[in-house]
Amino acid sequence: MELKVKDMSCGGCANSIARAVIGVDPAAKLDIDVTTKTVKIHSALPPERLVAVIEAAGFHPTVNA
Ligand SMILES: [Cu+2]
Repeated sequence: MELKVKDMSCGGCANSIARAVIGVDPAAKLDIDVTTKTVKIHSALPPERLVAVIEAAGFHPTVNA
């Protein structure tokens, strides 16, 4: 899945998001681009779970169509 996270502005934000996702799925693979504010996640978890986890970390992701 691919998310847009408008309030991800630096490497610290990217690390926070990565830690949150890995915390619920240690097998998740992430590809985070701070410049385009894009977070690609390969995970067996349902997308809404991943969105909820990132929201709980303090960010506001939207799912890219
Ligand atoms: Cu930041």
